[in-house]
Amino acid sequence: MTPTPRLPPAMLAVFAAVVALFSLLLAAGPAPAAGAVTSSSAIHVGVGLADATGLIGEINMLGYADLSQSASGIHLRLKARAFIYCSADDPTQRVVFVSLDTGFMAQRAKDLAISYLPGLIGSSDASYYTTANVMISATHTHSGVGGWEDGFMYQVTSLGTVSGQREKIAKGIAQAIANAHNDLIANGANTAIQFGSALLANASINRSAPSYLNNPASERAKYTTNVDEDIVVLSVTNPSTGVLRGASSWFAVHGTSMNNSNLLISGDNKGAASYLWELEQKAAGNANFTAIFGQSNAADVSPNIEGAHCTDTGDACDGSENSCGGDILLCIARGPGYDLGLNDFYSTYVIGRRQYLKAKDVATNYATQSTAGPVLYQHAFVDMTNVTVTLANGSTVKTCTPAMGYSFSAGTTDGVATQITWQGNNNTGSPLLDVVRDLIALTVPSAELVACQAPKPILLDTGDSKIPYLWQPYVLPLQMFVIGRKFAIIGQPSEISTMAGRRLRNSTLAALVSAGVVDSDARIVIAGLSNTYSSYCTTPEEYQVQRYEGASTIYGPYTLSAYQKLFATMAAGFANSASGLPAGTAGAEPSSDLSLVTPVVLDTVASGASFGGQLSAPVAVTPSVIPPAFTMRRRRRGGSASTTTAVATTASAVIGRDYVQAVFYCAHPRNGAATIALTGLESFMAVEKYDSTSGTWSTFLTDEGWDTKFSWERIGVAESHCTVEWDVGYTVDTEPGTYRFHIYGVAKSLLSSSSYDGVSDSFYVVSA
Ligand SMILES: *[C@@H]1O[C@H](CO)[C@@H](O)[C@H](O)[C@H]1NC(C)=O
Ligand SMILES: *[C@@H]1O[C@H](CO)[C@@H](O)[C@H](O)[C@H]1NC(C)=O
Ligand SMILES: *[C@@H]1O[C@H](CO)[C@@H](O)[C@H](O)[C@H]1NC(C)=O
Ligand SMILES: *[C@@H]1O[C@H](CO)[C@@H](O)[C@H](O)[C@H]1NC(C)=O
Ligand SMILES: *[C@@H]1O[C@H](CO)[C@@H](O)[C@H](O)[C@H]1NC(C)=O
Ligand SMILES: *[C@@H]1O[C@H](CO)[C@@H](O)[C@H](O)[C@H]1NC(C)=O
Ligand SMILES: *[C@@H]1O[C@H](CO)[C@@H](O)[C@H](O)[C@H]1NC(C)=O
Ligand SMILES: CC(=O)N[C@H]1CO[C@H](CO)[C@@H](O)[C@@H]1O
Repeated sequence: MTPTPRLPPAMLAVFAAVVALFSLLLAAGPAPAAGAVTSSSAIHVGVGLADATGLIGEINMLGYADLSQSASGIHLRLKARAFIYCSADDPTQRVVFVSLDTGFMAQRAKDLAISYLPGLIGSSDASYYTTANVMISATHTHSGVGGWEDGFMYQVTSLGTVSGQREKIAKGIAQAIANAHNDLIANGANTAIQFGSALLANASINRSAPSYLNNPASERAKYTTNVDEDIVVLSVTNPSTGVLRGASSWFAVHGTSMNNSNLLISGDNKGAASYLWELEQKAAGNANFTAIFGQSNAADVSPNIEGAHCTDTGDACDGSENSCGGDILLCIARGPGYDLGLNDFYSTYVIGRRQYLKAKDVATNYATQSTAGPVLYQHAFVDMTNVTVTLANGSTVKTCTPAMGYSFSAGTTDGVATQITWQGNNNTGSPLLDVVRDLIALTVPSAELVACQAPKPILLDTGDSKIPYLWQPYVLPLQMFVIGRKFAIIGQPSEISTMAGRRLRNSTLAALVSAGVVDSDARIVIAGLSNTYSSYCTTPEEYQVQRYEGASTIYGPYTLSAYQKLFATMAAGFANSASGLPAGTAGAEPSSDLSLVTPVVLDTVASGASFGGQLSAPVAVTPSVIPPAFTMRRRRRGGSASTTTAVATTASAVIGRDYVQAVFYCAHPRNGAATIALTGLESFMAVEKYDSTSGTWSTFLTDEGWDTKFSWERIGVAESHCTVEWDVGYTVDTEPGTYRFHIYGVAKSLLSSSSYDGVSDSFYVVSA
């Protein structure tokens, strides 16, 4: 045989581009003529965002798996934010990175989102976007809605799926991609990409230190912290105007600043970070600026930086089992708001604001690298339950079918689950837990599975639980993007721990460099929770300790070893597709989902009242502890509001101190809201401002942002009360004047439904 001559890396990249082009041509018919992509080809970017809040109202929240935590209102609306990276020299070389403010992602929601694109941008343009080049990474907020996941395990606490939920979230994702697509067309040529990183201390803490400590001392010695404090920021600027068009950052921290008693939709700390940066840019006239705060290797990383304390004594919990004298339910981690006597909203704000300020600092001062060259992607569906790996010492090991360990049911110090076990319980054969196991999952694990998953004591044999359909996936989507010679993104379909993430980045970057697709100084980031959800991934050493994260590493002790091998193989596929991963096929999904959530049948209203009627007029409340004002607005000068207005007032609230609250008769929020012209988004409420010159009211705020809260309560059988609240001037610059609340909704009668709205009495706001 004649040896095949080795092609130089740039040629390989061109070759890969041609292969990619041909496969697209075959799949999607004629595409625009492409030029040659070189290692200096420019990359164009389009950015966009859209609302992806989903349906709310008696729908379980996704994250804490707590049955009593059902979404009944909105604090901060959830968004899908999309960045499209496209080669200037070849429009078929493009990838889409979406960060979605949800707990998890699911394959069927992604497929549905892609299927909506022809309706938004036309089928010819939509053919650019496929499962293979769209990556959707969940931010892992624990205050988003459930009822749309894949896999019964992830649907259990929402009682199956909720009619219309998957569609609604998919529409949000699709709209964000469509907006980014249109931005790419309008503004893509005005792109300068810069990236860099800096350390962000004091925004995260390791919540499973005993697991981390089981990693080899020599490996731990390479790092100064047991969490990754690096925040990586990629910014997109219009080089001719200097305007920042978007920024995409990756920082590892759980979306658990809001605890499991919260019932209001929130993007948690990452949602707050995006909101604050976008608000700042909007105020400066840069309305389309999009700020992604993406999730990374956060499996063992908590935002509750004051650490875990006992709720009875206030002492630190026992560090190994996270219990308080044996009671794990009392051991809860505290966020930065705790010591100030402030609530989780404030903790969320602080951790979000720290990410925002550091990301902005990086974009301004440290984003000194740029990237250019081919834009490449790989995607494969892989059976994760049967991967064989040869370890460094020559031993051959294998992954297992899915199973969850005892400690899974303990939860974590961010959200304790049950008292039947504790974190780090690796004693097999608890009679009580085995009864739970046999009752819940209806299966007894085989001796082979027990051996494969050891030392995990199996609580749920999810891989053999197929009633009503598969509980946890066998097949996972693996995906990788190469954005020029200097930047790559790993689409990791699970939560992954700090050290596991470091190992995966290291081995995958080495494989990309040896495949010749990126330079050795390229930056690689992990986009956690991408495309679907498969619980956790720890290192094999962390797995031995069987805390919550190890107990939730479902394919056994060598789950990470398998990912390292598979992503390295995938990287090799960039140079030579025959050495890469085969495309594979997605796992089978049920033709219909179990859905036990009862639909809203009827709304009624108290006699003499009407939907949208005011139940309690606005009152101004001065909180007992006033949060430090972190506002970006200038403080307004001047005295009280206009005294000449003809509008009646019932309250007077001080800007930057008080909040105003009112209550309305309303209907079930799952029926829907109204679209408000101010933002073009759905909203259940608005704050309106009175213009005394024209005598008209205009929308000032909706339920979208930080300063407003909307919450719903069921009264009796079918009546509803809705409370609206405005934290006056907390983040949005507010002028003294006359304001009122406006409420919106849809009420159901037995045969039809109809929209309603109503307004409150007006009230003054005045300067301090
Ligand atoms: C901002 O985005 C909207 C919606 O995608 C679009 O209609 C508008 O033209 C954009 N503005 C600019 C300046 O690009
Ligand atoms: C970390 O944050 C806490 C609470 O917000 C604060 O008290 C402390 O001073 C901060 N530490 C550092 C090193 O910034
Ligand atoms: C959860 O957060 C709420 C609101 O901030 C707070 O009142 C409550 O005490 C918290 N619960 C725990 C267990 O920390
Ligand atoms: C696992 O993989 C091996 C080798 O690739 C194959 O022979 C075997 O049939 C597979 N087992 C299952 C259960 O798929
Ligand atoms: C190789 O390493 C694995 C994991 O640490 C261990 O279980 C196995 O016994 C080792 N094999 C040999 C031959 O040392
Ligand atoms: C990365 O992996 C190489 C082996 O592939 C190893 O020598 C190196 O120490 C690793 N680096 C880190 C930071 O773990
Ligand atoms: C259980 O975990 C501890 C560390 O927390 C470890 O020392 C012990 O060997 C483990 N037991 C088993 C059976 O693996
Ligand atoms: C929850 C927990 O155990 N957190 C620990 C994470 O690591 C830091 C530093 O090692 C400890 O101080 C925390 O207690």
